[in-house]
Amino acid sequence: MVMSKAAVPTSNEHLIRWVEKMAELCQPDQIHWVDGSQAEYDSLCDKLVKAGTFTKLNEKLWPGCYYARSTPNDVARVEDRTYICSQAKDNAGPTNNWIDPVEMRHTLKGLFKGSMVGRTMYVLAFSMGPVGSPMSQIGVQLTDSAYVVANMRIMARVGTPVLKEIDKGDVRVVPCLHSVGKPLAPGEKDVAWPCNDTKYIVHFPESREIWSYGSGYGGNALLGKKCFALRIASNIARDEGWMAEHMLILGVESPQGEKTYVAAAFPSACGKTNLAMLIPPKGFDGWKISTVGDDIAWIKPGKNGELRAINPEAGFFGVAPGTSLATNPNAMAALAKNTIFTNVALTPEGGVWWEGMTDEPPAEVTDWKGNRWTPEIGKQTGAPAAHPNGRFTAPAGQCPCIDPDWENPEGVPISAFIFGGRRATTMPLVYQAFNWSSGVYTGATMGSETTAAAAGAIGNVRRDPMAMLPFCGYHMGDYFRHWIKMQRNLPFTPKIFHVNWFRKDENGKFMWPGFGENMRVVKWIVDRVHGHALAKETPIGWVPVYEEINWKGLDFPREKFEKLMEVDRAAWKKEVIGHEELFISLHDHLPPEMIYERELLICRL
Ligand code: O2Y
Ligand code: MN
Repeated sequence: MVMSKAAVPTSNEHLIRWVEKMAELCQPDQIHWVDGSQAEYDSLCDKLVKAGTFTKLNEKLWPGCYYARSTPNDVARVEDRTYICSQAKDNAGPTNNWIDPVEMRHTLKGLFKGSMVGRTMYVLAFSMGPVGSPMSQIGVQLTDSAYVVANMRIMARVGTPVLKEIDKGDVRVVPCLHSVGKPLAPGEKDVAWPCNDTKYIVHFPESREIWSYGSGYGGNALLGKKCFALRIASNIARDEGWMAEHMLILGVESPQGEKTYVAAAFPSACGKTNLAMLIPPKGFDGWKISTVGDDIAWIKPGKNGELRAINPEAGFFGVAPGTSLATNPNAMAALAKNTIFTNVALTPEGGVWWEGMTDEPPAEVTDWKGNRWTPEIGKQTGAPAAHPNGRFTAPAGQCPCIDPDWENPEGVPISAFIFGGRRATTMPLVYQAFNWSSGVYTGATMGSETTAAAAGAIGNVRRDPMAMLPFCGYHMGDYFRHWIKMQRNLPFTPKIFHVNWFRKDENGKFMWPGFGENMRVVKWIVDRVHGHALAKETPIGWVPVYEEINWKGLDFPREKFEKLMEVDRAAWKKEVIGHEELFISLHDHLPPEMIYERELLICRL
């Protein structure tokens, strides 16, 4: 397909030629260059309503909001279909799926050939990070999904301002090709959620390319998020001396106006969005928490030797079930308007509902599969009304606690890194690593206990180094090496901490109340950063003494705290054996610091 020059809103010949070449391969009926305007968004949403993909929600209850349901075979990221196709298998490492890039390109070309017949190919230029920021990166996603374009407009900066940036020249553009893999024959009626049983989410790290086929959902299809901002960006970051991390960023302001930013990595299902939007509890008058980001941080050395971070995203793609006015009022305010809901339940009033949103479920809803659902039906069948991975796509700027500097092109200075997991045993509420290399070891060995929902025996620890296992676009051993190396050129590095909100007592009850009360731990961390809090040395790191935690407004006796903080040497000896299992698989790429840190830990135990 040759495009008329008049219809092309860029002068970048390289981009134009690539779009033409991909159009020749995918054979769309039309090409639409996305300008990112409100009028264009409204017209795309109208088109999606007509196609049956979107339902417009009741404007009085949910202004500017839309509702979508996927098919049951397209509800989450597909890790087993996600590939890192580096030239050498060794560069992808044992934790990534790998196929030879030549073979993979051959497969993909076969799949993409004619994949957009009967559809529109949208050309979506997007910036991860504020447009024009020296910390931002640009991509162009070609997609045949209007749903994806609508979501990407919330999650990234898109359209004309980004094309203008590309036209300045001398910027890298990451090409991202996406098709739902459902071409339409002449006269064939489209389905509400087109997708394909065959799915491929493919990254070519050397050429910085992404090809995604067969899924319209979340991380598989909104290519700026996990594919670009983590898997491709982690490669760029390693080569350029910065870090692309699966981390939230939050600001902590003391009553005296001292502002401290921390970045935190947790595996999924550990309440990352809740921590990013934490509301300080009773006893913290004058303290403020603000959100820079809830999922991804790009972190680079600043001019003065500090590490500075941006949130490359512009929206939240949050898990809806469990989100409520009680658990996260800031998220509820963020999603109250101009939001796209996917795979939650639809109420008869034209609103949305999900498990955990209210104490009492509505009398009747239409569930995420489109079936009538009542609490009674739910009880009988065990089926939830909303899919557990049901999502809201909400503009970050709508969050009441959004940080005033969340779009600062220079980022915010990071004073501490926090790692955490869901651990019923062994891990105390909080500890501080002795130094950078023991902190990297802490992040490298973190993990969560498996639950009934995951494969494997309950109670086994699934290691998820820095919460990056599914997102690191190269060898995990080299990734640890990169973390170690980052310190070499920095005059001062952030302090590193580990937290565990999920320790249980002998009766299986959570020992720590969590949610807003986590502020007590966050404050200790901030105090440590500024040298204001005392700590006690243990074999695993520095831990708070009881008196150094602000207990105002919470009855938490010293004995309970001692139990919550216990470092059980026998349990830790077992824990270290678990670290070895991960390290064995990475052994030939593991930096020596990881081996020595493990030896030191064993000696201290
Ligand atoms: O299932 C998906 O495609 C979404 S996964 C996701 C979404 C937002 C933030 N984090 C994640 C994740 O898996 O870490
Ligand atoms: Mn995530």
